[in-house]
Amino acid sequence: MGKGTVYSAIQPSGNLTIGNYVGSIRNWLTMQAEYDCFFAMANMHAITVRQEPAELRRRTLELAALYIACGIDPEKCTLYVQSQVPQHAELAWVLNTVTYVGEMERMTQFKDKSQKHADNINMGLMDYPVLMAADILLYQAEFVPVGQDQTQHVEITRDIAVRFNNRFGETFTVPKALILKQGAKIASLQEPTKKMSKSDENPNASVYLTDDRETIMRKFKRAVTDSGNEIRFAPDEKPGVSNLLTIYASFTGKTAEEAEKEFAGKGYGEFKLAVGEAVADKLAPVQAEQARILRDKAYLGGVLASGAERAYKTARKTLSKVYRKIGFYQGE
Ligand code: ATP
Ligand code: LTN
Repeated sequence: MGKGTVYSAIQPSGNLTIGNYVGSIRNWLTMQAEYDCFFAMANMHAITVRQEPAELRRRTLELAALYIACGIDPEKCTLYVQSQVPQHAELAWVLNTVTYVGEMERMTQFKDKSQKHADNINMGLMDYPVLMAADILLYQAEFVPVGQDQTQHVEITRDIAVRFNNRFGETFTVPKALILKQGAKIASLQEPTKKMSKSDENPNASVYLTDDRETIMRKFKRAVTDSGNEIRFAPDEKPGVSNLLTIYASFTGKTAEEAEKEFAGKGYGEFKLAVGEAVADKLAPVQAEQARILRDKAYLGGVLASGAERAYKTARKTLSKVYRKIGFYQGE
């Protein structure tokens, strides 16, 4: 019996934050032994907002090197660049015909991004969730480990899969989002009720995976806390402090309760310093390893070439099944 399949991706569209790490990559690590994992650089999604071409190319490689530096093993998982597997675009086209315009207009991310990029509300932006459904369904994935903000996209993927299966017969595995309780939504350090985002304009709001120790310590020192002086995990009452406890716990492998105990009776200043140190200690070796991998172009190129080849084989099988079901001529 084959292993179950896991699929996830990140867009190479900006500097990754510790939110991206905690909400997604960190959870992938625990799955690679048990599942057949596919992890992509979603560059086709990235171009739904304007990208500088040279930067997009560079960030794609940086993201691949980061996955590996974080501990994703390219021998165990399939790492590849989305645009190198043409079936993503092909399946998205078919799925477009079982998806309604009204559904896409109601998606939260579409509404947010339309507001943010009012001068560029392109068809791709609206079609983003359909391309994401194609990503997941091509590999017949059972689980999709993502942060909380992606729940709606996985839900629509399920709807599309069920709709297609009902209309054309069993074709797709209906996937489930896998969202871990701790760290599903790391908040901004400046506005702790908002999610930390790689596209935030305030540089103090997000800690980037590329930040050096000094920058990390400065950002945590400036992090907004709450009134009072108690270090307690209470997200509604104390969103700032609770966010810092979650970050600390996620970077040290502890639970939020354990972290809370550790800091009982201590002051905010000392607490923030400890959170900063935990993050900087974890990131330093990852950054060094990422830099080393990026210098080894032949190695990275090899990983991505064999990843694309493996992904292609699976994707081709699913697409051929889809074409058969919908009545596309595929030769004699
Ligand atoms: P942008 O803000 O530019 O839209 P993003 O930071 O949300 O980008 P994505 O590429 O959209 O980054 O997300 C990659 C993965 O990281 C997704 O699984 C997403 O759910 C997760 N993620 C993003 N931000 C956070 C966060 N603050 N906390 C937890 N997970 C997050
Ligand atoms: N939209 C996702 C990135 C993404 C993705 C996927 C995640 C593209 N395709 C397939 C899971 C499965 C995001 O994190 N912004």
